[in-house]
Amino acid sequence: MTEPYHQPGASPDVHLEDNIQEPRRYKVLLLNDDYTTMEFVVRILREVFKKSEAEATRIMRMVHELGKGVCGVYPAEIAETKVSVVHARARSEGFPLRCTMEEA
Ligand code: TYC
Repeated sequence: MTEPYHQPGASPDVHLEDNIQEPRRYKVLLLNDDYTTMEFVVRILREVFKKSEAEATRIMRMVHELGKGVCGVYPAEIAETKVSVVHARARSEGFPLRCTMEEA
C-alpha cells in the first residue's frame, strides 16, 4: 500500500522552504602578541586563510594595532580546523600566536 505522503497530488502540511535553517557561521580571529613576527602572521593569513599579500598585510596590521582582527567567516567545522592549524603551525615555529572563533 502506498503511504499517504507519496500519493500523487498529496503535499506536506509544512512548506519545506519555510523550514530551512542556515548553518551557523563563525568569525575566526587572530589576537595580537609581542613575540610572533609580522612576517609569520602574514604567511598564516596567506596560506591558511587564502588572503592576497595586500589583504594579509592589512589584517596583520589591524591585529597589531587594535589587538584582534577577523581573518574570515566559516561554518563551525572549517573554523575549528583553521584555529587548530594556526595553533599547530605557530607552536611548531615557537610562536605564541593565538587564534579564536566566535559566532558571527
Ligand atoms: N605584534 C607583533 C609584532 O610586533 C605582530 C603580530 C601581529 C603578532 C598580529 C600577532 O596576531 C598578530 N611582532
